[in-house]
Amino acid sequence: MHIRYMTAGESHGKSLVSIIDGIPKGLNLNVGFINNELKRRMAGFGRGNRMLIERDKAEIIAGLRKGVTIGSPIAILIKNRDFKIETLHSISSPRPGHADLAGAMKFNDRDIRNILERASARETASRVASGAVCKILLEKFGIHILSHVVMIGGVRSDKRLPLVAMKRIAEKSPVRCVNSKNSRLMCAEIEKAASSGDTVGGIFEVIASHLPPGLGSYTQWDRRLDGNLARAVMAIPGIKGVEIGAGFLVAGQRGSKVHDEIFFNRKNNGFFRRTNACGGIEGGITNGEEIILRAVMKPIATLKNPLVSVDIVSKKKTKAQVERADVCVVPSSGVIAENVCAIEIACAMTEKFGGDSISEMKRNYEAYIRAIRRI
Ligand code: EPS
Repeated sequence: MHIRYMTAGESHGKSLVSIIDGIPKGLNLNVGFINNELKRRMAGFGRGNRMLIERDKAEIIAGLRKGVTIGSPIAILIKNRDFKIETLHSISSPRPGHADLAGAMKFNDRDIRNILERASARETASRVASGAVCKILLEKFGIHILSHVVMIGGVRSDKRLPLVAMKRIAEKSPVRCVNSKNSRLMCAEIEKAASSGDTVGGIFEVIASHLPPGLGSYTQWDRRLDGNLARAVMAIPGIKGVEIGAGFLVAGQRGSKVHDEIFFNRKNNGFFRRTNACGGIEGGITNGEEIILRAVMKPIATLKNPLVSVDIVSKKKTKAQVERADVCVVPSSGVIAENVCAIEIACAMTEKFGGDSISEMKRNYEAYIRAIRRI
């Protein structure tokens, strides 16, 4: 069994659509939870005015009967309130850092509007809707995925909140995405950038907890869970790097200082580690510790104080197109990353435990957990 998903929709088109296939039968899909994830994606200091217009709500148009999955593909619709694609003006001055110029060359198109409408990160609302379905599936096995901001525009957060606190924030107050004592400094950095017509990027961290060991596989390159997580996160607009566990820091360390020594306690769930530098994955497989993944996001490419560009029609020097845009979306990208990671982890779960029905998955999961305790 394999979970697949695909999205369609333009930033100012009628609707965003996603289809997610391979979700087992018997899952009660709480639309309120999906909508809360969509709300979390829209939140965060530094968001643009579009977020004041939209009220992203998921409408599940296929795959459910009486609110419960029946094993068929699930289709989710999110309506755009700012639906105006047919009347929007053409664009000919590409923004450095955006898909504009490369996309116009690729499609041999002199109207960049046709490129940016689909390249816009608005599409990630659909990925979050699909991911939220997978979060509901993972919740059945006690697996939680959360994120927090590590850095914004050079300001580092002091430390990670305990997972319970992060979970409470994620569930109850989706508006607070910057979970840090330094959040005021981060907000000041965003305000400073905004006042000079500029933007900021940063780093976020995703943590997945309560995973069984054995998800993913070293037996084939495309079954390695770290590779699949990295691809899913790299594919979020603006992401320039992904690291797992100690990540790039290990480059300067000796092996004896990096690898997580193995311990055993029969009473307390068997094998365990006192450190987690590998970020919960060894050989492309979960080892039962938390998955810890960080990603760096570049500053948004749409600048109010635009960079130099070239008009693609006249070929004359010009300034890049100024569009309504966000100043910083690092917290939102963390939420998107949580959800695309949920899809990859749910995929590995259905692969390991069989994905036709939740009851079948549960039976296989429980038998496997009993078996590894006997190892
Ligand atoms: C986004 C909606 C967009 C932008 C942003 C993401 O709305 P609009 O273009 O109408 O202002 O705020 O798009 C980008 C970051 C981008 O690169 O295009 C959203 O819903 O997340």
